[in-house]
Amino acid sequence: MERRKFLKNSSLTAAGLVSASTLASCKTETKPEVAPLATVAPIKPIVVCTWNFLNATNKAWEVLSAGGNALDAVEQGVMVEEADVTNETVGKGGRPDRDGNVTLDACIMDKDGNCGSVVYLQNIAHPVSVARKVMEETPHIILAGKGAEKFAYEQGFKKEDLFTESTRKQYEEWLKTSKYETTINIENHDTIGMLAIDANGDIAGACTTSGMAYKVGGRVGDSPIIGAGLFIDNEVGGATATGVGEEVIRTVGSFLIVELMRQGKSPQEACEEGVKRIMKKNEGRKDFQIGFLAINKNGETGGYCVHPGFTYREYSEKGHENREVTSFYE
Ligand code: SD4
Repeated sequence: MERRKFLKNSSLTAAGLVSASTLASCKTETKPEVAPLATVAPIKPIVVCTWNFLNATNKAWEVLSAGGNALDAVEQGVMVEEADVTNETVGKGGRPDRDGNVTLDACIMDKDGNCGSVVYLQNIAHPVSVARKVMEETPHIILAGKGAEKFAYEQGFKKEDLFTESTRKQYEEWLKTSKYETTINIENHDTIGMLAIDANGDIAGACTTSGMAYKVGGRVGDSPIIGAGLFIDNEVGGATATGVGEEVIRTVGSFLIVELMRQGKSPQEACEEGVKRIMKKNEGRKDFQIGFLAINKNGETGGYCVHPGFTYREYSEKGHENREVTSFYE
């Protein structure tokens, strides 16, 4: 049987979505249409992340290949980019908003649908770990701004200046024109969204960013919003996004992609449909970048974006792969 059809059938069965009438009509068949699960070996463990972050996937793979779980893998993986001051879109060294405040957004989600998020967090270099603490130590999902920062100190996180010499200089330069548009081009990216499946077959994801450079003070993007920048459904798969967050929020992008996979689309097809929905509402607009990345329960992956230039990194038993993504505007 064609692989995609098989996946479609098996995911529907697993999700308990096969209707009674479908089952009744199958009764007379001597050979079941659905192949035994064992014939398709899921790819696990596996990790993927947006863009070309070799060190981040190396770290996540280190955790996964030592038998660690997907949640630890994605947290530790994205922390590599949060700590890398040369990545000016994530963590320490992220570019500030128009008022000169570096404000960070991050979220994390586990196999059971537990999730945590921080938005507009200042002075803390590892927002993803604060998001995990929100998930594990509070009855809440999102903490914002000063409240999130106070919570982080209570949890033992240290106050840090998130500016670097480079981002301070760039900001001073930017102030000379103060030109601001909610656009993002292929040179102005590098948010990390990471999805992993561990040896048990469980899925987790994380997403972390400093958001759009020189954004209006107080702005929050898609990256820390569960369903927009990240979504995990352990029965189906996971998805994450990079690019102009406003567009991703409008379509609840990552949730949409996971639901499309639930309905039988491959990760690649689901990402393509997600981008096409966004482009339908932005006909002819070519001044922004959106990239989606997805993985299904069997460890198949896919990605799609508005403009050429989006790549994602995948690490499984086969080793490292840097995958060029096809795009809407080729
Ligand atoms: C945001 N989605 O804040 C983020 C930006 C981004 O690579 O992905 N940059 O809208």
